[in-house]
Amino acid sequence: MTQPGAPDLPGYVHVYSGKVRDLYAPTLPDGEPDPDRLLLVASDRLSAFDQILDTPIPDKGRVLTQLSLWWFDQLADLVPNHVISTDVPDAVEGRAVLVRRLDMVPVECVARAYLTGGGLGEYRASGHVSGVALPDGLVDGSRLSEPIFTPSTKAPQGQHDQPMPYADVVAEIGPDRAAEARDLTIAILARGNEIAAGRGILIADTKVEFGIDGDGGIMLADEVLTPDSSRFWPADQWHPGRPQPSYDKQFVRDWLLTESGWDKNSGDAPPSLPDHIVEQTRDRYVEAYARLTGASL
Ligand code: Q0Z
Repeated sequence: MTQPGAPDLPGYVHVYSGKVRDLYAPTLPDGEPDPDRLLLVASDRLSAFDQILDTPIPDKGRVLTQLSLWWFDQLADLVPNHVISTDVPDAVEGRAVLVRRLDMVPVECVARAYLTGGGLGEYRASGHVSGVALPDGLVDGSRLSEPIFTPSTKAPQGQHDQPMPYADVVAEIGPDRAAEARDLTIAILARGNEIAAGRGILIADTKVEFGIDGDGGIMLADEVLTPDSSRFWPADQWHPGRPQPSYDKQFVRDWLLTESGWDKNSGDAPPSLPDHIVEQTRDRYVEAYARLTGASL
């Protein structure tokens, strides 16, 4: 079966699709998929309330791809990355990257600089997040004194990642690799916030993926510090003690919950977005990219 939404690309074979991205392998002259390289394609699809909306956000794939490439450069002194080339088929120009195929580390590497979401829930229940003890009195949106590593299991698609104690990461990948992944994940979020601070954006938390190259070296893979892999908050609207607005998706969430008539618990698919919500949301992605990088699309 052909994946709905994933384009046919001449010279590539489709290998997998996530919610909003598609993965291909280049075809070698003998017709076999290249075992050493992958093409990562970001679509304009948007997920909200864990569902893929049927209305694309124009340029979202391009913005996230270009932002991720920019961050790879900003992080290059901390960790090498999987990017080989941005020379990709015309149909996906600007929103695809050719990368080295790595042996992926089987852990979702999450760092948190602010407390919210699943981490907040764990903290309220136990005072800990993924085994990390936190001080009393923290609320939704509190800034942590320093970023913490809160890894999770890689759940099969459609299921939620489960928090994973650091000891389980050690058991899975060994103490040296675990410490390397932990320290890099924290350093990536810290660097992200150093750069984003003063550009109007807080990065509450982020999920990164690492892979191991043929020489056993760790590499940053997948996407990095995008609004799809991280929570971006508008800095001027940060008020701990309540849920923070999302930099990119707030218009969509607000419209779905208050104006669309959709009941998120009904089991019904969310409705198509009206043009003005699509435009506001596109503008937010473009604004985040411009604020962070100083460039336009
Ligand atoms: C990334 C994903 C999707 C995009 C596998 N360098 C790499 N080597 C091996 N595997 C991966 C990477 Cl990035 C890899 N993903 C997640 C899924 C589109 C990224 F459908 N899965």
